Amino acid sequence: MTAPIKIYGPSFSTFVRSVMMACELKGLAYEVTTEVNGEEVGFHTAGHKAIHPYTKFPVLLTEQGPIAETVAILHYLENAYGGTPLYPTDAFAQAQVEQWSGISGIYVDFDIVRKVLLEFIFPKGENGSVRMDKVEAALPKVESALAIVAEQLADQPYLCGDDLTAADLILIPIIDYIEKADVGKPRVAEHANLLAYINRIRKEAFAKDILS
Ligand SMILES: N[C@@H](CCC(=O)N[C@@H](CS)C(=O)NCC(=O)O)C(=O)O
Repeated sequence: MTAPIKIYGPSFSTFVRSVMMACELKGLAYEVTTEVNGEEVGFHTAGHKAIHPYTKFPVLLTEQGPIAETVAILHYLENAYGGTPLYPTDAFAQAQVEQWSGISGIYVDFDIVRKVLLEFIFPKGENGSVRMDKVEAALPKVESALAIVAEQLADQPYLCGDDLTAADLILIPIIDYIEKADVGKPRVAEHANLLAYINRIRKEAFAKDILS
């Protein structure tokens, strides 16, 4: 039996979840771990820095060495294992997937995860309180990020058209979290297509256990 693919990082991380869903889609056995070469490696330690220069996760631990950065990992899984494709072959269509992977993983992530959700997960206010002033100030950008992805999604089943791609895998965990978060009002629900998209994906085999 082939050894499971090792994903270094915590399973609550949006980007770790993107990689987990890619493994599920491709039917690859995987494990999410905090060990490297059989040794426990704490986050943000020298051991972590040795596999990701910016001590981020996920890192895919392969027999040839570590692969950092979600987009690089998704490409690697596609090229190394085949299975359900995450990228179209047409050059323009592939560039669209790269474009929406970048937009989701950089700007949407920043406006929704970094600026708002992380305030709730790791509160930095006095006595461990959530800095609601920071959250309030960040909400307009949450709204514009959601509007941008809802507009791109339009009436398509997936972000880049009829087929699920790597761009969806990057976006899905972010939308899942913000839809569940209590940030004043149901913000995803303001975009019926985005709400229908995330609710449909939550039931799909590749996602249901990961997003639960
Ligand atoms: N560009 C990176 C971003 C990875 C990233 O920011 N991951 C978060 C978890 S979702 C992380 O490592 N957070 C810990 C930290 O920033 O120290 C990627 O696509 O993999």
